[in-house]
Amino acid sequence: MSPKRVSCWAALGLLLCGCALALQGGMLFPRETPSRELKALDGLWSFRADLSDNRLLGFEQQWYRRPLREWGPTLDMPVPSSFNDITQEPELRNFIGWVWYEREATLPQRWTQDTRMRVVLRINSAHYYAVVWVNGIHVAEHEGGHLPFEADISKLVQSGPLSSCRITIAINNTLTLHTLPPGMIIYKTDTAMYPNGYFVQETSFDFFNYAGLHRSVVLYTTPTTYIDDITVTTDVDQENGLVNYQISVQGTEHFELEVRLLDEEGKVVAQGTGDQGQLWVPSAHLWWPYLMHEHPAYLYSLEVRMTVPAGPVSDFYTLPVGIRTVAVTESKFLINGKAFYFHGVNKHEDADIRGKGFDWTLVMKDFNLLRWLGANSFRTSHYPYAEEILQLCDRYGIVIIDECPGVGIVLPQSFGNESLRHHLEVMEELVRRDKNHPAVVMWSVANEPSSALKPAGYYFKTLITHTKALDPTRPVTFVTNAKYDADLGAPYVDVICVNSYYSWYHDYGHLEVIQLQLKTQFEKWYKTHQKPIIQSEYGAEAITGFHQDPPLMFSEEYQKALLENYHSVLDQKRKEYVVGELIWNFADFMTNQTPLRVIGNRKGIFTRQRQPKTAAFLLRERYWRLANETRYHHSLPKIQCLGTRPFTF
Ligand code: BDP
Repeated sequence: MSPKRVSCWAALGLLLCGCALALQGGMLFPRETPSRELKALDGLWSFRADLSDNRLLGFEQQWYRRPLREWGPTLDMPVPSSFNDITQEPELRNFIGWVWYEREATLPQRWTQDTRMRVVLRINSAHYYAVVWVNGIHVAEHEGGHLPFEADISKLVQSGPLSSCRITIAINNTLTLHTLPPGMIIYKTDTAMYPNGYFVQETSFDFFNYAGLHRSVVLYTTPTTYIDDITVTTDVDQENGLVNYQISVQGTEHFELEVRLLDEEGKVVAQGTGDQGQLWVPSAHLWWPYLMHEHPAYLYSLEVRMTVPAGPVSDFYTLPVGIRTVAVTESKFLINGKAFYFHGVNKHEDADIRGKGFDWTLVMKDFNLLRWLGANSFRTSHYPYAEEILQLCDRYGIVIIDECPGVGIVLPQSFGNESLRHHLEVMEELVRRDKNHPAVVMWSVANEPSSALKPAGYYFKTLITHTKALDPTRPVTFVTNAKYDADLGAPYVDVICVNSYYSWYHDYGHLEVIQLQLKTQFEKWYKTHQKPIIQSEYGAEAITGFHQDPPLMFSEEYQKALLENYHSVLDQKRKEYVVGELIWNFADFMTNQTPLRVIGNRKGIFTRQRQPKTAAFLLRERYWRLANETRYHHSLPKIQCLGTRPFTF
C-alpha cells in the first residue's frame, strides 16, 4: 500500500470512529430504490399555536392523544413552510412557544402487514425543538432546527388493522443561551410599560427566526435488515481515483455486501465486496467545480447491494460519488491539487411568504442566478441548508462552505460546557449528513462569535479538533469579525475567514478609506497567521430603485462603489494569499425589526424577489472575468461574460 493510501485509510477510520462518538445510526438521504419506498407528506397539515399564557396547554391536555381539531380551532398550514407569514395574524408572525402540527397519513397495505419491512418517519427540518407522536405514542424528540431526525415506527403501524397513522409534531422556536443559535427570553416586568407576563425573544443574529416544518416530512421503508450508513472518502493517485468506502448494516450480523462503482454511462468501473474497501478507478474523471473544467461535476454512482447469505437481495442503495481532493497550503486552497479561488456569495434560506420553507421553484431560480453571476461557490450562512441544495451543488459543480448554526455566540454564558456539548453534537449531525458531498469543501463551525473572549480559545480548540476528528479530509474554519491579534480561535482554523464592513458600520459614507483599511486587514491577518484568507463577507445595503450620484448610503450607486473599492484590493491580494471573496448577500432577506433594517436586510445584490440591483451586474462582470483568468485549463474556449454559454447543468 502506498503511503498516500495508508493516510487515506487512516482518514476514513477516523472519520468513522469520530462519527460514532455520540450518534447512533446513519442518516442516509431517503431515496426510492428497488428495496425502498417513499411517501412524502408535503401539503396541508392541521396547525394550532398554543396561545395559553405558559404555552403548555397542549402538553397539559395532551393534544397528541386525539385529533388536534378536537381541542379547538385549527388552521391549514402548508408544509414545507415557515408558519410566520402565512396568515394575517401578527400574533402568529411573532409567536414564541409551542405550535402543533398534525397530519393523517394513509399507508399502503404492504407497509402495515409485511413485518419484514421497516417504516421510518423522517423530519428533515423542524425549527427549533420538536416532539413527535404517532397515533398518540411518543416516537422522537430532537433539538436543532436545520438537521434531519428519524423514528422507526414499524411496530406502531404494524400492530393492528390500521391503514393510516396520525402524526403529531409539537415544535418550539424558543432560543436560549445554550441553543444553537443562542438567544434569550427577556421578561419585561415593569407593569407601567408592559402587560403581565410580557416577554420577548432576543437574538444576536441578523435574520428572522422563522419556524415550523421547513423541509419535507417523509415516510420511507427499508427491509428490516438494511444498509444503515455509507461513508466515502476519495483520493487521487496520478490519473487514478481511489474510493474508500465503509458501510454499516443493521438488523443482522450475517450479511454480504457487493459494491459497484458506475460511471456516467452506466459502465461498471470498479467493484468490491464487504463492509469496507478501496475501489481503484483507473483514469478517473475527477469532480471539478464548474468553471475549472470542460466536464465539471463528474459523478459516479456507488451501488450497494446487501444480501443475507443464500437469500435474495434485501437492500439496495445508490450514492452519488465525486472523486476529488481538497487541501490547504500557507497561501492556497487546492481542489485536485489546483488553486481554487472562491468567487461567490453568502445566502440565506429565505423568501417571501414561505420564509425558510423549502421550495423547488425558488431553489432553481437561485441556481440559475448563481450561474448567471458566474458564482463558483457559496457559504451556507448561517446554518445547514436542505440536502437537495447540496445535491444540486454536487451535480452543478458549485463549491460549498458548509456552516453549522453557530451564529450569534456572543455572550460568555454561551461558551460554557452545556453550549459546547450541544455544539459538538450538532457538528456530528452535520458531518454525518453531509460527509459524502463532493461539493462540500470546508466546514464552518460558527459565524462571528465573540472569539476574543477568554473562554473562546478552549471552546474553538475543542470544537475544531472534534470536527477534524469527525472528518480529517476537509479543512475547518469559523468566520470571524474579531481583531487579528485578539482572536483566540484563529490559531485552530485552516483558513482565515474574515468579515468586514468598511465604510458601512463605521466611517459611514467614506468610501475613500476602504482600500487602506482592507489592505491593512489582510496584511495584519496574514502576518499573524500565515494562512490563506477568504473575505467571507463584505457589502452594503441598497434599496432597489434608490439612486444617488455621487453615491450616498442605501443607494444602488453606493453599494456598487463600495464593492468596487473592495475589488481593487482583492485583485492585489488574490495574487498573494487571499483565496476567496463572498459577497454579503446574494438576496435581501427578512430580519428582526430594528431601526437599522428597512423591512429586512437590504445588502442583497438581488432583491428578495430575485431581481438584480446594479451591483449584480458589476459582480457578474467580475466573476466571469475571474473565471476566465483563473481557468487552469487553457484549451477551453473563452467563457462569455454575457451569457451565451450553453446551460449544461
Ligand atoms: C454580519 C453577519 C450577517 C449580517 C451582516 C449585516 O455575519 O449575518 O447580516 O453582518 O449586518 O456581521 O448585514
